[in-house]
Amino acid sequence: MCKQVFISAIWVGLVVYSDAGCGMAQDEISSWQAPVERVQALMAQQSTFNYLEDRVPDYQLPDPLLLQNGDPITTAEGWYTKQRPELLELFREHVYGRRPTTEANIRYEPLDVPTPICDGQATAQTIRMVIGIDDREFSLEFELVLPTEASRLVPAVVFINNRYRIPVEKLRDETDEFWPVADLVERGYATASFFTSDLDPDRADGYATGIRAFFAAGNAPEDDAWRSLSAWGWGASRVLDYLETLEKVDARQVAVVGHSRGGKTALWAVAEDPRFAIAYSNQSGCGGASLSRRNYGETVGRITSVFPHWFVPKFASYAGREEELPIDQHLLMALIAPRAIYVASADEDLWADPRGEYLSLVAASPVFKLLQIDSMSDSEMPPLEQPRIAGATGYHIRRGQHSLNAEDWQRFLDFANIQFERR
Ligand code: GTR
Repeated sequence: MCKQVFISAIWVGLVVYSDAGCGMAQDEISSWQAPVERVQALMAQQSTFNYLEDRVPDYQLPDPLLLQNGDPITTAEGWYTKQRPELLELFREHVYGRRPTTEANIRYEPLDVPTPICDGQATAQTIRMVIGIDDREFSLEFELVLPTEASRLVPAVVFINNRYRIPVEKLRDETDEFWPVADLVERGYATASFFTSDLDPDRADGYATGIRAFFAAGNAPEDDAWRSLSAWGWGASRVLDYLETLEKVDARQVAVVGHSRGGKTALWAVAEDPRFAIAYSNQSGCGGASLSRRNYGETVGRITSVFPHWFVPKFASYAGREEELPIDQHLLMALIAPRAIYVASADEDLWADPRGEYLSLVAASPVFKLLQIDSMSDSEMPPLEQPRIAGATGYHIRRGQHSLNAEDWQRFLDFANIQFERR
Protein backbone atom coordinates (compact mmCIF):
# COMPACT_ATOMS: atom_id res chain seq x y z
CA MET A 1 0.00 0.00 0.00
CA CYS A 2 2.69 2.45 1.08
CA LYS A 3 4.81 1.42 -1.87
CA GLN A 4 1.97 2.06 -4.27
CA VAL A 5 1.49 5.60 -2.99
CA PHE A 6 5.19 6.21 -3.35
CA ILE A 7 5.36 5.09 -6.98
CA SER A 8 2.31 6.96 -8.13
CA ALA A 9 3.54 10.05 -6.32
CA ILE A 10 6.73 9.96 -8.36
CA TRP A 11 4.79 9.38 -11.53
CA VAL A 12 2.62 12.45 -11.12
CA GLY A 13 5.69 14.50 -10.39
CA LEU A 14 5.33 15.41 -6.75
CA VAL A 15 8.23 16.08 -4.45
CA VAL A 16 8.40 13.02 -2.26
CA TYR A 17 10.40 13.25 0.92
CA SER A 18 12.37 10.26 2.13
CA ASP A 19 9.67 9.12 4.54
CA ALA A 20 6.83 10.05 2.24
CA GLY A 21 5.85 6.53 1.32
CA CYS A 22 3.51 6.35 4.30
CA GLY A 23 0.95 8.86 5.43
CA MET A 24 1.89 11.53 2.91
CA ALA A 25 0.07 14.72 3.86
CA GLN A 26 -1.14 17.40 1.50
CA ASP A 27 1.45 19.87 2.70
CA GLU A 28 4.18 17.52 1.55
CA ILE A 29 3.01 17.91 -1.99
CA SER A 30 4.98 20.74 -3.42
CA SER A 31 6.79 21.69 -6.53
CA TRP A 32 6.54 19.86 -9.88
CA GLN A 33 9.28 17.45 -10.82
CA ALA A 34 9.72 15.82 -14.21
CA PRO A 35 8.11 12.35 -14.19
CA VAL A 36 10.89 9.82 -13.74
CA GLU A 37 9.54 7.28 -16.23
CA ARG A 38 9.12 9.92 -18.89
CA VAL A 39 12.66 11.15 -18.35
CA GLN A 40 13.98 7.64 -18.67
CA ALA A 41 11.98 6.94 -21.82
CA LEU A 42 13.16 10.13 -23.47
CA MET A 43 16.77 9.57 -22.49
CA ALA A 44 16.55 6.16 -24.13
CA GLN A 45 14.86 7.45 -27.31
CA GLN A 46 16.82 10.65 -27.76
CA SER A 47 20.19 10.07 -26.18
CA THR A 48 21.78 13.16 -27.75
CA PHE A 49 19.46 15.49 -25.82
CA ASN A 50 19.48 16.20 -22.13
CA TYR A 51 16.53 15.40 -19.88
CA LEU A 52 18.33 15.30 -16.55
CA GLU A 53 18.40 18.25 -14.17
CA ASP A 54 21.83 17.35 -12.93
CA ARG A 55 23.18 17.66 -16.46
CA VAL A 56 21.89 21.18 -16.88
CA PRO A 57 25.06 23.25 -17.08
CA ASP A 58 25.82 25.93 -14.50
CA TYR A 59 24.68 29.07 -16.15
CA GLN A 60 24.35 32.72 -15.41
CA LEU A 61 21.53 34.66 -16.99
CA PRO A 62 22.14 38.16 -18.32
CA ASP A 63 20.96 40.65 -15.70
CA PRO A 64 17.73 42.26 -16.95
CA LEU A 65 18.71 45.51 -15.30
CA LEU A 66 22.21 45.91 -16.71
CA LEU A 67 22.85 47.65 -20.01
CA GLN A 68 25.32 46.15 -22.44
CA ASN A 69 27.90 48.71 -21.30
CA GLY A 70 27.47 47.49 -17.71
CA ASP A 71 25.51 50.50 -16.46
CA PRO A 72 22.68 49.58 -14.09
CA ILE A 73 19.06 50.50 -14.69
CA THR A 74 17.41 51.73 -11.53
CA THR A 75 14.31 53.58 -12.67
CA ALA A 76 11.25 52.86 -14.79
CA GLU A 77 12.30 55.67 -17.08
CA GLY A 78 15.71 54.05 -17.56
CA TRP A 79 13.93 50.80 -18.39
CA TYR A 80 11.69 52.35 -21.04
CA THR A 81 14.19 54.70 -22.63
CA LYS A 82 17.40 52.66 -22.47
CA GLN A 83 17.18 49.01 -21.53
CA ARG A 84 13.97 48.03 -23.25
CA PRO A 85 14.95 49.48 -26.66
CA GLU A 86 18.41 47.91 -26.33
CA LEU A 87 16.97 44.47 -25.55
CA LEU A 88 14.42 44.67 -28.35
CA GLU A 89 17.24 45.36 -30.77
CA LEU A 90 19.30 42.47 -29.38
CA PHE A 91 16.41 40.05 -29.94
CA ARG A 92 15.95 41.36 -33.47
CA GLU A 93 19.64 41.04 -34.26
CA HIS A 94 20.33 37.69 -32.61
CA VAL A 95 17.04 35.79 -32.70
CA TYR A 96 13.96 36.87 -34.66
CA GLY A 97 15.16 39.45 -37.20
CA ARG A 98 14.12 42.99 -38.06
CA ARG A 99 10.79 43.75 -39.62
CA PRO A 100 10.78 45.79 -42.83
CA THR A 101 10.25 49.54 -42.74
CA THR A 102 8.71 49.69 -46.24
CA GLU A 103 5.38 51.52 -46.22
CA ALA A 104 2.43 49.34 -47.09
CA ASN A 105 -1.25 50.15 -47.49
CA ILE A 106 -3.55 47.72 -45.82
CA ARG A 107 -7.25 47.37 -46.35
CA TYR A 108 -9.71 44.92 -44.85
CA GLU A 109 -12.56 43.37 -46.84
CA PRO A 110 -15.27 41.33 -45.10
CA LEU A 111 -15.79 38.41 -47.47
CA ASP A 112 -19.23 37.36 -46.36
CA VAL A 113 -22.05 38.47 -44.12
CA PRO A 114 -21.64 37.50 -40.45
CA THR A 115 -22.87 33.92 -39.91
CA PRO A 116 -24.63 33.11 -36.62
CA ILE A 117 -22.78 30.48 -34.60
CA CYS A 118 -23.01 29.14 -31.03
CA ASP A 119 -26.84 29.17 -31.04
CA GLY A 120 -26.84 32.77 -32.10
CA GLN A 121 -24.60 33.94 -29.28
CA ALA A 122 -21.98 35.06 -31.77
CA THR A 123 -21.28 35.62 -35.44
CA ALA A 124 -18.36 34.42 -37.52
CA GLN A 125 -17.02 36.12 -40.59
CA THR A 126 -14.00 35.91 -42.86
CA ILE A 127 -12.03 39.09 -43.35
CA ARG A 128 -9.51 39.49 -46.13
CA MET A 129 -6.56 41.68 -45.31
CA VAL A 130 -4.99 43.10 -48.47
CA ILE A 131 -1.46 44.44 -48.12
CA GLY A 132 -0.38 46.71 -50.97
CA ILE A 133 3.06 47.97 -51.88
CA ASP A 134 3.14 50.06 -55.08
CA ASP A 135 0.98 48.06 -57.49
CA ARG A 136 1.62 44.69 -55.86
CA GLU A 137 -0.78 43.02 -53.43
CA PHE A 138 -0.61 40.20 -50.90
CA SER A 139 -3.66 38.93 -49.08
CA LEU A 140 -4.36 37.03 -45.91
CA GLU A 141 -7.75 35.81 -44.79
CA PHE A 142 -8.64 35.47 -41.15
CA GLU A 143 -11.74 34.50 -39.20
CA LEU A 144 -13.41 36.84 -36.77
CA VAL A 145 -15.92 35.80 -34.10
CA LEU A 146 -17.90 38.46 -32.27
CA PRO A 147 -20.37 37.92 -29.42
CA THR A 148 -23.79 39.18 -30.46
CA GLU A 149 -25.14 40.42 -27.15
CA ALA A 150 -22.83 42.53 -25.11
CA SER A 151 -23.78 45.28 -22.76
CA ARG A 152 -20.22 46.58 -22.72
CA LEU A 153 -17.11 46.44 -24.87
CA VAL A 154 -15.69 42.95 -25.17
CA PRO A 155 -12.08 41.85 -24.77
CA ALA A 156 -10.56 39.80 -27.59
CA VAL A 157 -8.09 37.01 -28.18
CA VAL A 158 -6.01 36.76 -31.34
CA PHE A 159 -5.14 33.12 -31.87
CA ILE A 160 -2.10 32.35 -33.98
CA ASN A 161 -3.01 28.99 -35.50
CA ASN A 162 0.10 27.11 -36.50
CA ARG A 163 -1.77 23.96 -37.57
CA TYR A 164 -4.58 24.73 -39.98
CA ARG A 165 -7.16 27.25 -41.01
CA ILE A 166 -10.53 26.91 -39.29
CA PRO A 167 -13.01 28.47 -41.74
CA VAL A 168 -16.47 29.80 -40.92
CA GLU A 169 -18.25 26.59 -42.03
CA LYS A 170 -16.24 24.63 -39.49
CA LEU A 171 -16.90 27.19 -36.77
CA ARG A 172 -20.58 26.83 -37.45
CA ASP A 173 -20.72 23.04 -37.41
CA GLU A 174 -17.94 21.72 -35.21
CA THR A 175 -15.95 22.53 -32.15
CA ASP A 176 -12.21 22.37 -32.23
CA GLU A 177 -10.28 22.23 -28.96
CA PHE A 178 -7.36 24.00 -30.57
CA TRP A 179 -9.46 27.15 -31.02
CA PRO A 180 -12.61 26.54 -28.94
CA VAL A 181 -14.62 29.55 -30.03
CA ALA A 182 -17.77 28.44 -28.19
CA ASP A 183 -15.86 28.58 -24.90
CA LEU A 184 -14.47 32.00 -25.73
CA VAL A 185 -17.91 33.29 -26.66
CA GLU A 186 -19.45 31.76 -23.56
CA ARG A 187 -17.06 33.81 -21.47
CA GLY A 188 -17.77 36.96 -23.39
CA TYR A 189 -14.68 37.19 -25.59
CA ALA A 190 -14.34 38.13 -29.24
CA THR A 191 -11.68 36.16 -31.08
CA ALA A 192 -9.87 36.20 -34.40
CA SER A 193 -7.47 33.74 -35.93
CA PHE A 194 -5.32 33.15 -38.98
CA PHE A 195 -3.27 30.20 -40.17
CA THR A 196 0.44 30.98 -40.02
CA SER A 197 1.34 29.32 -43.32
CA ASP A 198 -1.21 31.49 -45.13
CA LEU A 199 0.98 34.45 -44.20
CA ASP A 200 4.43 32.94 -44.37
CA PRO A 201 4.68 29.26 -45.30
CA ASP A 202 6.02 27.19 -42.44
CA ARG A 203 8.65 25.39 -44.48
CA ALA A 204 12.36 25.88 -44.89
CA ASP A 205 11.79 26.41 -48.64
CA GLY A 206 8.59 28.43 -48.30
CA TYR A 207 10.06 31.93 -48.49
CA ALA A 208 9.18 32.82 -52.09
CA THR A 209 5.41 32.84 -51.64
CA GLY A 210 5.23 34.44 -48.22
CA ILE A 211 4.87 37.93 -46.82
CA ARG A 212 8.61 38.32 -46.25
CA ALA A 213 9.44 37.84 -49.92
CA PHE A 214 6.54 40.14 -50.81
CA PHE A 215 8.05 42.94 -48.71
CA ALA A 216 11.52 42.22 -50.11
CA ALA A 217 10.13 42.32 -53.70
CA GLY A 218 11.29 38.75 -54.18
CA ASN A 219 14.88 39.36 -53.08
CA ALA A 220 16.56 36.92 -50.72
CA PRO A 221 16.30 37.94 -47.05
CA GLU A 222 19.12 39.95 -45.52
CA ASP A 223 20.83 38.11 -42.67
CA ASP A 224 19.17 40.29 -40.07
CA ALA A 225 15.73 40.46 -41.74
CA TRP A 226 12.62 39.09 -40.03
CA ARG A 227 12.06 35.37 -40.12
CA SER A 228 8.77 33.46 -40.02
CA LEU A 229 8.08 33.78 -36.28
CA SER A 230 8.36 37.53 -36.56
CA ALA A 231 6.26 37.58 -39.74
CA TRP A 232 3.46 35.66 -38.03
CA GLY A 233 3.66 38.01 -35.04
CA TRP A 234 3.39 40.94 -37.45
CA GLY A 235 0.22 39.30 -38.76
CA ALA A 236 -1.24 39.31 -35.25
CA SER A 237 -0.60 43.05 -35.07
CA ARG A 238 -2.38 43.59 -38.38
CA VAL A 239 -5.39 41.68 -37.01
CA LEU A 240 -5.26 44.00 -33.99
CA ASP A 241 -5.30 47.01 -36.35
CA TYR A 242 -8.62 45.70 -37.61
CA LEU A 243 -9.99 44.95 -34.13
CA GLU A 244 -9.22 48.55 -33.22
CA THR A 245 -11.75 49.66 -35.82
CA LEU A 246 -14.60 47.59 -34.35
CA GLU A 247 -17.08 49.31 -32.10
CA LYS A 248 -17.73 46.25 -29.98
CA VAL A 249 -14.15 45.41 -29.09
CA ASP A 250 -12.09 46.95 -26.33
CA ALA A 251 -8.78 47.24 -28.17
CA ARG A 252 -6.95 47.82 -24.87
CA GLN A 253 -7.91 44.30 -23.84
CA VAL A 254 -6.52 42.15 -26.60
CA ALA A 255 -4.50 39.03 -25.83
CA VAL A 256 -2.44 36.83 -28.14
CA VAL A 257 -2.46 33.05 -27.76
CA GLY A 258 -0.19 30.59 -29.50
CA HIS A 259 0.82 26.99 -29.08
CA SER A 260 4.38 25.78 -29.50
CA ARG A 261 5.80 27.65 -32.52
CA GLY A 262 2.67 29.78 -32.21
CA GLY A 263 3.60 30.39 -28.55
CA LYS A 264 7.09 31.57 -29.52
CA THR A 265 5.34 33.86 -31.99
CA ALA A 266 2.86 35.15 -29.41
CA LEU A 267 5.64 36.19 -27.02
CA TRP A 268 7.57 37.99 -29.74
CA ALA A 269 4.40 39.58 -31.15
CA VAL A 270 3.56 41.09 -27.77
CA ALA A 271 7.16 42.19 -27.19
CA GLU A 272 7.15 43.98 -30.55
CA ASP A 273 3.69 45.53 -30.23
CA PRO A 274 2.97 47.45 -27.01
CA ARG A 275 -0.78 47.56 -27.74
CA PHE A 276 -1.29 43.91 -26.79
CA ALA A 277 -2.38 43.38 -23.19
CA ILE A 278 -1.53 39.70 -22.57
CA ALA A 279 0.84 37.16 -24.10
CA TYR A 280 0.01 33.47 -23.78
CA SER A 281 2.74 30.95 -24.39
CA ASN A 282 1.48 27.39 -24.56
CA GLN A 283 4.39 24.95 -24.47
CA SER A 284 6.52 27.27 -26.57
CA GLY A 285 9.82 25.76 -25.48
CA CYS A 286 13.12 26.58 -27.16
CA GLY A 287 13.16 30.02 -28.79
CA GLY A 288 9.95 30.78 -26.85
CA ALA A 289 9.57 30.72 -23.10
CA SER A 290 12.33 28.31 -22.13
CA LEU A 291 15.85 29.32 -21.24
CA SER A 292 18.37 28.44 -23.96
CA ARG A 293 21.21 28.22 -21.43
CA ARG A 294 19.62 25.25 -19.66
CA ASN A 295 20.28 22.96 -22.59
CA TYR A 296 17.35 20.75 -21.60
CA GLY A 297 15.22 19.10 -24.31
CA GLU A 298 15.25 20.98 -27.60
CA THR A 299 18.42 22.98 -28.19
CA VAL A 300 19.40 26.02 -30.24
CA GLY A 301 21.43 23.75 -32.53
CA ARG A 302 18.55 21.41 -33.19
CA ILE A 303 15.80 23.99 -33.64
CA THR A 304 17.81 26.16 -36.02
CA SER A 305 18.76 23.19 -38.18
CA VAL A 306 15.25 21.72 -38.38
CA PHE A 307 13.45 25.09 -38.67
CA PRO A 308 15.99 27.45 -40.28
CA HIS A 309 13.24 29.80 -41.46
CA TRP A 310 12.13 30.70 -37.91
CA PHE A 311 15.27 32.52 -36.74
CA VAL A 312 18.05 34.69 -38.16
CA PRO A 313 21.19 32.73 -39.04
CA LYS A 314 23.00 34.41 -36.16
CA PHE A 315 20.87 32.50 -33.63
CA ALA A 316 22.12 29.22 -35.14
CA SER A 317 25.68 30.34 -34.51
CA TYR A 318 25.06 30.08 -30.74
CA ALA A 319 24.53 26.31 -30.93
CA GLY A 320 26.69 24.78 -28.23
CA ARG A 321 27.76 28.18 -26.92
CA GLU A 322 24.43 29.42 -25.57
CA GLU A 323 26.18 31.10 -22.64
CA GLU A 324 27.54 33.64 -25.14
CA LEU A 325 24.10 34.80 -26.22
CA PRO A 326 23.71 38.44 -25.14
CA ILE A 327 20.11 37.62 -24.19
CA ASP A 328 18.16 34.66 -22.90
CA GLN A 329 14.44 34.11 -23.05
CA HIS A 330 13.71 35.69 -19.64
CA LEU A 331 14.48 38.97 -21.32
CA LEU A 332 11.74 38.29 -23.86
CA MET A 333 9.39 38.03 -20.88
CA ALA A 334 10.85 41.25 -19.51
CA LEU A 335 10.06 43.02 -22.79
CA ILE A 336 6.39 42.23 -22.21
CA ALA A 337 6.37 43.74 -18.69
CA PRO A 338 4.43 45.40 -17.19
CA ARG A 339 1.77 43.80 -19.36
CA ALA A 340 0.54 40.32 -18.51
CA ILE A 341 2.15 37.00 -19.43
CA TYR A 342 0.82 33.49 -18.96
CA VAL A 343 3.05 30.49 -19.55
CA ALA A 344 1.67 26.97 -19.79
CA SER A 345 3.51 23.66 -19.88
CA ALA A 346 2.58 19.99 -20.06
CA ASP A 347 4.00 17.32 -17.83
CA GLU A 348 5.08 14.99 -20.62
CA ASP A 349 6.32 17.71 -22.92
CA LEU A 350 9.87 17.69 -21.63
CA TRP A 351 11.17 18.61 -25.10
CA ALA A 352 9.84 22.11 -24.35
CA ASP A 353 11.54 22.14 -20.91
CA PRO A 354 8.71 23.09 -18.53
CA ARG A 355 11.15 24.12 -15.79
CA GLY A 356 13.02 26.36 -18.20
CA GLU A 357 9.70 27.90 -19.28
CA TYR A 358 8.78 28.60 -15.68
CA LEU A 359 12.20 29.91 -14.63
CA SER A 360 12.36 32.43 -17.44
CA LEU A 361 9.13 33.95 -16.18
CA VAL A 362 10.60 34.13 -12.69
CA ALA A 363 13.86 35.62 -13.97
CA ALA A 364 11.91 38.53 -15.47
CA SER A 365 10.61 39.51 -12.02
CA PRO A 366 13.21 42.25 -11.33
CA VAL A 367 11.75 44.17 -14.26
CA PHE A 368 8.16 43.79 -13.06
CA LYS A 369 9.36 44.88 -9.64
CA LEU A 370 11.09 47.95 -11.04
CA LEU A 371 7.83 48.81 -12.82
CA GLN A 372 5.97 48.23 -9.54
CA ILE A 373 3.90 45.32 -10.75
CA ASP A 374 3.59 41.99 -8.90
CA SER A 375 4.85 38.93 -10.71
CA MET A 376 6.00 35.35 -10.21
CA SER A 377 9.16 35.23 -8.14
CA ASP A 378 9.16 31.83 -6.44
CA SER A 379 11.77 29.66 -8.12
CA GLU A 380 9.98 26.49 -6.94
CA MET A 381 7.48 25.44 -9.57
CA PRO A 382 3.84 24.96 -8.57
CA PRO A 383 2.53 21.39 -8.37
CA LEU A 384 0.94 19.67 -11.32
CA GLU A 385 -2.56 20.88 -12.21
CA GLN A 386 -2.37 23.83 -9.83
CA PRO A 387 -2.18 27.10 -11.73
CA ARG A 388 -0.24 29.85 -10.02
CA ILE A 389 -1.12 33.46 -10.59
CA ALA A 390 1.04 36.24 -9.23
CA GLY A 391 0.10 39.76 -10.25
CA ALA A 392 0.55 40.14 -13.99
CA THR A 393 1.95 36.64 -14.48
CA GLY A 394 0.46 33.18 -14.52
CA TYR A 395 1.67 29.63 -15.01
CA HIS A 396 0.30 26.14 -15.10
CA ILE A 397 1.63 22.72 -15.80
CA ARG A 398 -0.98 20.13 -16.58
CA ARG A 399 -0.89 16.40 -17.16
CA GLY A 400 -0.43 15.21 -20.68
CA GLN A 401 1.43 15.70 -23.88
CA HIS A 402 2.39 18.53 -26.19
CA SER A 403 -0.93 20.07 -27.26
CA LEU A 404 -3.33 22.91 -26.64
CA ASN A 405 -6.65 21.79 -25.23
CA ALA A 406 -9.89 23.06 -23.71
CA GLU A 407 -8.43 22.90 -20.20
CA ASP A 408 -5.55 25.20 -21.18
CA TRP A 409 -8.03 27.62 -22.71
CA GLN A 410 -10.21 27.68 -19.60
CA ARG A 411 -7.19 28.63 -17.55
CA PHE A 412 -6.19 31.27 -20.05
CA LEU A 413 -9.62 32.82 -19.77
CA ASP A 414 -9.58 32.64 -15.96
CA PHE A 415 -6.34 34.60 -16.09
CA ALA A 416 -7.66 37.11 -18.62
CA ASN A 417 -10.72 37.69 -16.47
CA ILE A 418 -8.47 38.57 -13.56
CA GLN A 419 -6.27 40.84 -15.64
CA PHE A 420 -9.27 42.55 -17.21
CA GLU A 421 -11.15 42.59 -13.92
CA ARG A 422 -14.11 40.68 -15.33
CA ARG A 423 -16.29 38.29 -13.42
C1 GTR B 1 8.50 20.86 -32.41
C2 GTR B 1 9.59 21.85 -32.31
C3 GTR B 1 9.25 22.87 -31.32
C4 GTR B 1 7.82 23.35 -31.45
C5 GTR B 1 6.86 22.33 -32.00
C6 GTR B 1 5.53 22.82 -32.60
O1 GTR B 1 8.82 19.78 -33.18
O2 GTR B 1 10.78 21.19 -32.06
O3 GTR B 1 10.16 23.91 -31.26
O4 GTR B 1 7.75 24.53 -32.07
O5 GTR B 1 7.40 21.51 -32.91
O6 GTR B 1 5.37 23.91 -33.09
O7 GTR B 1 4.61 22.02 -32.53
